[in-house]
Amino acid sequence: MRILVINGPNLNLLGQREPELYGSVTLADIETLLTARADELGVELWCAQSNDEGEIVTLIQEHGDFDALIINAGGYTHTSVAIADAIAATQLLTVEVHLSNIYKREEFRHHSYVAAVAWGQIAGLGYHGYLSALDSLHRRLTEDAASA
Ligand code: CA2
Repeated sequence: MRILVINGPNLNLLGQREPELYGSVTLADIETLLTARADELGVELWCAQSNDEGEIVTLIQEHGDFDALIINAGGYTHTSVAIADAIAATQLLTVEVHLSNIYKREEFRHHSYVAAVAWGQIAGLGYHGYLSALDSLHRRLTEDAASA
């Protein structure tokens, strides 16, 4: 089982700025925690971060043969038809994650292009959201394989 994890623009700054909004853990911390959990589950994890929309589209296309995607598209969540199209084109089973509760924030953050092509969405649980996404995808993929 192979799962791709993509973090979008500015998430490389985690732990350095705005801890009241996004927490104090760094992206490296999150990737370490995710990798440890993936090892326990027997999942092969590929983690990437990019500030570039086209690069994120290419990453999704290049990993279209993976089993699932965990994505926090950052600000592109609310603007990017291209990222949503790439997810739809690859048909990757996707969980969208947001550290903050986007529905308690500015109106422009309430709409997500990714949500329309995702299996599920987790928002507001901080870095725990990534771990929940991994556990949920592992459970779903295991169930799907058992019933195939
Ligand atoms: O809550 C989330 O995870 C977001 O995807 C974060 C995005 C924001 O545009 C979305 O609406 C919600 C922003 C990521 C910026 O990350 C920073 C981290 C530390 C310091 C500054 C920005």
